[in-house]
Amino acid sequence: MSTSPKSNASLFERAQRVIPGGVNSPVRAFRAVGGTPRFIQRAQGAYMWDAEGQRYIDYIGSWGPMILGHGHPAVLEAVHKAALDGLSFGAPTEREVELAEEIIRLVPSVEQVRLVSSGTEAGMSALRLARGATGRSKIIKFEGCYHGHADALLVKAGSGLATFGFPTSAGVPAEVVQHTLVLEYNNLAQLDEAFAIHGHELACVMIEPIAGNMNFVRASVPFMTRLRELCTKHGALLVFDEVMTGFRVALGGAQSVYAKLIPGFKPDMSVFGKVIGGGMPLAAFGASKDVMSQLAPLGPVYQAGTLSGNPVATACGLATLKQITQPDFFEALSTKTRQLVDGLTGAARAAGVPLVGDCEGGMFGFFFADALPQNYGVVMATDKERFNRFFHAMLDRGVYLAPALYEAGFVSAAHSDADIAATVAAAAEALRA
Ligand code: HOZ
Repeated sequence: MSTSPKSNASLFERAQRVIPGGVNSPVRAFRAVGGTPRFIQRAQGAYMWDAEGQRYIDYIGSWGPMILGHGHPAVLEAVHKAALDGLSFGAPTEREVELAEEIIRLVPSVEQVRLVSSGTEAGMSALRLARGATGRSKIIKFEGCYHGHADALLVKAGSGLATFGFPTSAGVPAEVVQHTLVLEYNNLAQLDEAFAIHGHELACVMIEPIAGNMNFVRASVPFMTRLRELCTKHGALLVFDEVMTGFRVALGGAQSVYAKLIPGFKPDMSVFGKVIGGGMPLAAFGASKDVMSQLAPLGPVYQAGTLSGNPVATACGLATLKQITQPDFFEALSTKTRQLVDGLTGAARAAGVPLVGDCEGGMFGFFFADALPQNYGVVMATDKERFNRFFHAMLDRGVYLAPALYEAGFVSAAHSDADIAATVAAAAEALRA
C-alpha cells in the first residue's frame, strides 16, 4: 500500500490521532475484518473511489440510504436548489409537510409522522412515545436487533455491538435497562412466556422485521403472526424498526411484505431512516393519529430537534422517494438483488464452499453456513474467519462489502447487470482461492 500523504493508511493514522479509533461510527474501523479502512474520496452510481484512486463496486450504499446509487442527478439538483434557498430555518416548511404526506401515502399503518435527524433519534423517540402513550415502562426487544444507540435499546444488540463482542454497551446503567426484556428472535415459546408474565406491563415490542444488524434474518411468519396477536391482546404497541427495511425491501417497507403473508397485518408504530433521507441526515417515526397526538405540542411526551425536518434533507428525501415510486422500480431492484444472491450462492456451490443467502427488494445477506440462521446465536456460530477472508478477497478485487458479517448488504438501482456479473466473477475467484 502506498505511503503517500493521501494513502488510506496515512489518513487512518492521522484520523486515529484525533478521532477515537479513527472513525465516527465503529464498524467503519475494519476491526472485525482487520486491515485498513478505505477513506472514500468520491462516489458515483454504483462505485466509490478511495483516497488512492482505487474503484470499488459499492454494496454498502452508506449502510442503506443510497438506493438510487451515488450522485443521482435529480437528487443532486433538488439538494442544490434547496441549499440555495437556505440550509436550516428552525421553522416549519412546506417541504416537510410534503414528505410527511408522501410517507403516509406509502405506508398505510402511519397516519401521522414526525421527522427527526437519525435512526437512533427516531427509535429513541418512538420508545418514549410508546411508554407515554401506554403509561407502561417495560419493553421487549430481540437479541441481535439494533435500534440505534439509545440507552434502553442498547442491550444484546447487533451491528457494531455484535462486531466487537460487547452486545451491551458500557455506560448504560442497569437501572436504565431494567425495563428492557430481551428475547431470542423467532422464538415463539419465549414470546408466549414473556407475554404471560409481563403482558400487562408492556409498553411496546420493538423489532427489526427483517433484521439487518445481524446480517439478514427474517422474522418467520408464525412468529410475526403471534407477536401481532399478543401485542393486540395485551395492549402493547408493536413497533417496527424499518430504518433499514423501510422503502428498501419494498415501497411499503417490510410491513407490506408481512401484510401480504398475514391478512390484515400492520404494526402500531414505525421507525424510518436511511432511504427516506436519500443520503442526508433524516429519519422519522409515525403511528396512528391517536398515538402521535401524545407528542408535544399536542400531548405530554416531549421530543424536539433544531435540525428536525431540515429543508435540504427533506428535499433530498423527497427527490429520492420520487424516483423509487416510478413504476417497476422495486421489481427491477429485486431482480438485480436476487441475481446477485443467486450468483454468490452458485459460485460457492461450484467452489464447494457452504454459503447461503437471502434477499428482499434491494437488501441482502449471506452466511458461510449450511442453512439460513433464524436467530442471533446461530448467526454468531457461522464461519467468521471465512467471512473475513472473503471480505478481503473481494475488496482486493474491487468489491466493497460491509466490513463485518453482522451487517446486511444493499444493491442500488445504479448497479448494472455487468456490475453484478463482475461481482459474481470476483466471488467465484475469491471462493476458489
Ligand atoms: N449502524 C450502522 C450499521 N448497521 C453503521 C453505520 C455507519 O457506520 O455508518
